[in-house]
Amino acid sequence: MANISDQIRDEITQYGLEPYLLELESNGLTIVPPEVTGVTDALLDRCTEVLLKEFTRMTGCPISLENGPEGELEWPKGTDRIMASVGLPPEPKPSVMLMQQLLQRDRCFRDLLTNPQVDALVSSLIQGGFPFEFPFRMRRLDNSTSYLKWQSTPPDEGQTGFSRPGSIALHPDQRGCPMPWGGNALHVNATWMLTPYSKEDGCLAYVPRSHLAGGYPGPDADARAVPAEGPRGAVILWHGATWHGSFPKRTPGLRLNAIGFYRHFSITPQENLQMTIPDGLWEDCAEPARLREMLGVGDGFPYREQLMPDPRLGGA
Ligand SMILES: O=C(O)CCC(=O)C(=O)O
Ligand SMILES: [Fe+2]
Repeated sequence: MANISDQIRDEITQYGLEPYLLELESNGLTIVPPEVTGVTDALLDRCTEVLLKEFTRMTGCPISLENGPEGELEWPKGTDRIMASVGLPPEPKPSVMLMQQLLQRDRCFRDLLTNPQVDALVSSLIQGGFPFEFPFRMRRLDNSTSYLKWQSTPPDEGQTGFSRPGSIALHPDQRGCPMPWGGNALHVNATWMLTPYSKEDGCLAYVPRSHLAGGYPGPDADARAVPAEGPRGAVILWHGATWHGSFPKRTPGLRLNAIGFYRHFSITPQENLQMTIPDGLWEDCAEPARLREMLGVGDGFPYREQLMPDPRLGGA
């Protein structure tokens, strides 16, 4: 049987993903169109519908793609502090809600985040040239989220660049991992666009080739940031070391996405998926075996009880 690295390489060829892998490795980010991943309109529609319904269920506020939230939202005390602690804009009344635990909310997200084409790219970046005596894929799901983002308030005087309301400052997603970072990605972000992405609509910003620096953004980073634009259904993949953030949304309505965030096996996840996913939920999915492996369901580590054989006194 071919080793895992060969299997991943074969998938890249089989799905015609070589140009996207090359761009990911050289540029730090690539945008894969829906024709290549085979994502259907029906799946994108279902994901959109569930996110809007969940928003209303959680907040009590109606919401639409055209208008965004259709009521005045009040945020809990300390929102700006909590938002800042995870790198989000520290505003008391943010123009974005980060909805977590998509995988548990509906099967459509389990189907979307196990897309085989995206998995081939994610596996490729995370597996790297790892020795094949470890006969399993090293990528695991870290968490699943959506940013529901609407028009932000105009900036005050003196607020420029990525300090304007509604922006997210440039950062690498693997910022919590010890340095120096090597060539393999410790995280990969796969962000599915559920609405078209443009700079005016507050799309992702990123600095091309910044993953090669293997560190944090310097003083010239903001000026080098470019928009990651594309049609609904495209998926943006980036290396955990790539500097990225987002532009403020200047137009009415919603910018909507669904994010699969993947990690290397050795990295502590943000969400404890092995505990938070109800037993067997992975079976309710187009790719049950893939999802089970991505969740780390069969993993030996971290173990919860004595794993190794224990001898007994003979003749007892
Ligand atoms: O989608 C955005 O606005 C940026 C979010 C981000 O930083 C991330 O998903 O890691
Ligand atoms: Fe990020």
